[in-house]
Amino acid sequence: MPLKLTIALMGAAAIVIGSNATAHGNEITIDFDEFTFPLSTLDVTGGFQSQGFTFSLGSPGGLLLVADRQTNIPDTGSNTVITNENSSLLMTETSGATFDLISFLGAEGRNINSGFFPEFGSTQISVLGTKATGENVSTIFDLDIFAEENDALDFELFTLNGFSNLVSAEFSGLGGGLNGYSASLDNIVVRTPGTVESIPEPAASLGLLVVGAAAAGSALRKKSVA
Ligand SMILES: [Ca+2]
Ligand SMILES: [Ca+2]
Ligand SMILES: [Ca+2]
Repeated sequence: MPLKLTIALMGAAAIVIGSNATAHGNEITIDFDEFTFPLSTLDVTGGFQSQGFTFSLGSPGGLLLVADRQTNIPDTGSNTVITNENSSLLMTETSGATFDLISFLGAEGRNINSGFFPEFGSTQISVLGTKATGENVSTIFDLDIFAEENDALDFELFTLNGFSNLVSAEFSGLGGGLNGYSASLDNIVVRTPGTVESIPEPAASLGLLVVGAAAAGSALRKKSVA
């Protein structure tokens, strides 16, 4: 029993170490699933934060988080964010770090085949990335024009190429009867800079800052005494 337990614990430790080492750098899937709300939709037009990223309106309109209970707006079977009223969704890394945009799940924004207000759905989603260099990179994805409250089939996986070193990314619905009134997004996959390489430099800088601050403080004290 003790030997088996020891082996089991060693195995568990190995798994933990292994999972840390293979964490894909800092690849994150932003799924919006940490939010709970009593109604089927939550108005997040004022902006919100999720998993280290800040989401806000890129253009006037509205943003909603949609729960699986909502029946007229495509959702992935979990919380899904939608652009509403011809708005766009702007995302930045909350601390200002750059990031790579890898992929996302996208849908039309309304259940256009069987739901109400089918003309509110989009037929395309555009993505505009702004790089730290100031350059822009953009692309437009055609939606499959299928959305009818089918969690498994409503969404498509869209993969981005060259959306690296970004300071922001903006998602907009296009087309449809109201020219991009609404689009649905979930599982936005991003990669942020690794922390392993960046630890020594800030620590060293911080040390110098502390020494500098102490020296400045000492100088100030001497000055105030004099
Ligand atoms: Ca989700
Ligand atoms: Ca659903
Ligand atoms: Ca679709």
